[in-house]
Amino acid sequence: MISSAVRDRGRTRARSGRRAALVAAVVSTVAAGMVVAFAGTASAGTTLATAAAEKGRYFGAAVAAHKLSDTTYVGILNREFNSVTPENEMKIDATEPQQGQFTFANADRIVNHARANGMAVRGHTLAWHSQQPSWMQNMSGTALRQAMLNHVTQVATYYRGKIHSWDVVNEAFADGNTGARRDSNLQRTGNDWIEAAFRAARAADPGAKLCYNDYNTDGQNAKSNAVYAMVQDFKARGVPIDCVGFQSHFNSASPVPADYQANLQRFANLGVDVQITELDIEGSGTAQANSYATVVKACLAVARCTGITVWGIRDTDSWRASGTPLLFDGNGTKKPAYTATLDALNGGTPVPTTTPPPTTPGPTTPPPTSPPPSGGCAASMTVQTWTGGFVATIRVTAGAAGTNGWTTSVTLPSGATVVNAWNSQRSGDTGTVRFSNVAYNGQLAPGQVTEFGFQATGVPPAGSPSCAAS
Ligand code: 9MR
Repeated sequence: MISSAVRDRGRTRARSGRRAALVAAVVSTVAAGMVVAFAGTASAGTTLATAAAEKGRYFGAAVAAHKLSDTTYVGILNREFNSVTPENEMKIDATEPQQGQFTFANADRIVNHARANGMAVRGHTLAWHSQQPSWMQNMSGTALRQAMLNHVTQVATYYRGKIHSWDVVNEAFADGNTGARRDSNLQRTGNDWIEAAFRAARAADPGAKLCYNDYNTDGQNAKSNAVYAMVQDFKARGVPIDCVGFQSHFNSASPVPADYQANLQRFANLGVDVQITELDIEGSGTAQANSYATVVKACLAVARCTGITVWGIRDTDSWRASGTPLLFDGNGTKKPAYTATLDALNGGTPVPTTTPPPTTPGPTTPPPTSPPPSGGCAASMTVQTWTGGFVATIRVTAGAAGTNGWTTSVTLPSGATVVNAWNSQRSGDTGTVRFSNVAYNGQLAPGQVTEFGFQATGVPPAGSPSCAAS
């Protein structure tokens, strides 16, 4: 199972002692009448994935399919990471080399490896001016618009339920001070090409988070201001966008901006998640280590910064290997940048959980649909229905001890069948269907909430989901 695969990576031994300390800390905090409790004061993740998970984040790497036969590479990948991004294998030239002919073999190798090893997958990328196959490069106008939308639909549909976040559109804004869109054949189909791509992606995979992804948007500047205005406009008009990816390719000419955290925060304040999607920092030694720590701390300080992906594993795997920008050297040995990253993950502010003072009544809407989460967890469900089907969103709230994992059960009426689920591992599709956490959402601090969903045919259940914590 995905959940146990990750959980077993070094967590189990520390669990009971830390759980007891955590409960004691929460109990004494509540007894003192304080409003905010902090879970897990003594974090000790021993890998990037477990340390990030303790802070409610994923930690990913860009992966190349042809390296999955390299045992050193795979050893590090499986030990340290719980999310992967195919570095090139989901791009347009890779997945639709001839118009209408889709090839997923290399991307599937990465997706299958990830799923077999309890890792989530970031999809990269559905619509981009670059790495277009020659047939697309030569297209324009309505034909190109239709071809782009068909590509988005076909690829997102093929991977429906397997992708936690899609970079729907990549790098659509120009560099420099204009704040303009980048000129490209896609842009020349009309300024609404981006929102059209997002709408097509939502229709194809309603469970994936849909991101806009770009570089040189890591600090506040004309380019990031333009992206900000677009996201603000999309949110105002109901265009489906869930997240913004900040590539974060840094070097001495383009260091981590001083306002990096503030920039992440202002996007988060628009009501989207933010993700660090392609992190690499050229350099070595302490300077490089400090820069990595700065980036990690910034993400941890922004509640909606949901995860970090580094753009490769060893320096020699990097698209700019000569800059030695990654966390492992060419031999696969941990660099000072690795240690700084791990320490920053472990030392960051634990996920804050707001607990009401003892005299404050609990929230009444929506009502808890299973027993109050005093020790385990509670689940509540909302549904959107249409003729013949529905999408259910289930909120899991951890009880006073937090969770290392959770399972909810939903009993469907006769005739209802689950067709896909996201942010959870499903067993069964009719009758009583069980949904368990996946790698990045099992570990919840007391009171912390996570959501998953599923799509089904038929009519929704009348009853409420149950929840069990582990
Ligand atoms: O790392 C990728 C490299 O192997 C490819 O040759 C290159 C081709 O465009 O793309 C690299 O990845 C890019 C990513 O898809 C988008 N942001 C910039 C990345 C580095 O160029």
